[in-house]
Amino acid sequence: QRRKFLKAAAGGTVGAAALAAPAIAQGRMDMVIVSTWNRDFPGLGTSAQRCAARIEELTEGRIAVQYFAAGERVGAFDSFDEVASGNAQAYIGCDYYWKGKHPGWAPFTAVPFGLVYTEMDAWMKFGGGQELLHKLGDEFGIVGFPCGNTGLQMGGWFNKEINSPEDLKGLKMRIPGLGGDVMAKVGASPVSLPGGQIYENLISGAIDATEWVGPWNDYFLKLYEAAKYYYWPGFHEPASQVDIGINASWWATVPEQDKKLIMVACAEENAMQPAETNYQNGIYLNRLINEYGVELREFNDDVYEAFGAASEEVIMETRDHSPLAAEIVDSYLEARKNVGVWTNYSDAPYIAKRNRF
Ligand code: PYR
Repeated sequence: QRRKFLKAAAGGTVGAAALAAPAIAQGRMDMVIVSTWNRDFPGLGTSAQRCAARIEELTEGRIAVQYFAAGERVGAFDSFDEVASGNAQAYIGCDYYWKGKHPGWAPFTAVPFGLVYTEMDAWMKFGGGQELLHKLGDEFGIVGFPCGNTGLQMGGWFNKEINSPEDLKGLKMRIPGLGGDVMAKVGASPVSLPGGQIYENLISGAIDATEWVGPWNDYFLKLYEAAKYYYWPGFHEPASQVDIGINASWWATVPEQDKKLIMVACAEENAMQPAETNYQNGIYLNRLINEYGVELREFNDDVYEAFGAASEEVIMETRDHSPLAAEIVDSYLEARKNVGVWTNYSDAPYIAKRNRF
C-alpha cells in the first residue's frame, strides 16, 4: 500500500478530476492543476488534492478542476513552466523549487533560521508577504497564494552520525532551496530531487542523506528503510509554505466571486495542512522509533553554529541578487525580528516551561 507513493503515478486521473463535470456548460471554466507531489501521498499530496477538490466544491462546479499529481501530466519540477506557458491553469507546490528562475521564490517556502508557521502566516497576511508574492509573480505571469504549510521540518536522514561540521564535508544530500545552499557552504554536495525520487536514490546509495519533511510525510516515503539516524531540530525549513501558482492571464478571466472562492479554498488549506501535520507528526514519530527502530540524534552546538553562519551568508547572497530579491528578504527579516520578539515572549518560553510539569 505505502509503496505506491514511492513511484510517480502514471496514467489517468481520479479524485477531483473524476468529480468534475465536463466543462461544457455555459459559464464553466476548466482549471487544470499540476502538482509537485505524488498522488495520494499522505500529507503534501492529500492536502493538495483536498485543496483542488475544495475549489470545485466552493465554486459549485463553475471551476471544473482536473488535478494531475507529479508525473501524471508533467514532472514535478516542470510544474511552473506548465503554468507560466499557459498549458495548465495552476500548480500546487513549494516555490523554492523555482529558485533557479529567481531566488526571490525561495523565501515563500522557507528560509534557514527563518519564520515558523505562525510567523510565516503573520508575514504573508499582515507583513507584506502576500503583496511581494504578487510582485514577484508579476515577473512570470503567475498569481500566487499560500495553500499549505508543513510546519517545522526534521533535520533529515543520515547513515552516519554528524558530530562536527567536518562530518558534513563531501556528503551528498538531497536538500532543496536555501537549505541546500547552506549545505554547500559547509562542504556538502546538495541535490534537489522531487519527493517521489528520494527513496530510490537513498536506497541505491546515489545520495548519502536526505531531508524530506517530518515524521508523518517521511514515514510514507519509508526513509527509515534507507537511513538509520533521524536528526533534529531542522534549521533549514522552519515552516515550509506550499503555494498555488495560477496563470495570470487565466486568472484575469475568472469572475470576481469565483476568484474569492478560490482564495478561500486556498486559505482554508493553508490552515488545514499544518493542523493535520501537527496532529500526525507525534503519532508517526512514535511509530518510527518504536516500530522501526529509528534513532533520533540532535545536531550539536558546533554543527548548529556552522549552519547558522552559513545561513546568514546565504540569506545575504539571496538579497544581493536584485532589488526585488532585496525587498523580499528585507521584508522577511523584518518579520523575523518583529513577530519573533513576540514569539520569544510567548510560545517559545511557555513551551519550555510547560515541559517542566
Ligand atoms: C521538500 O521538498 O523537501 C519539502 O519540504 C516539501
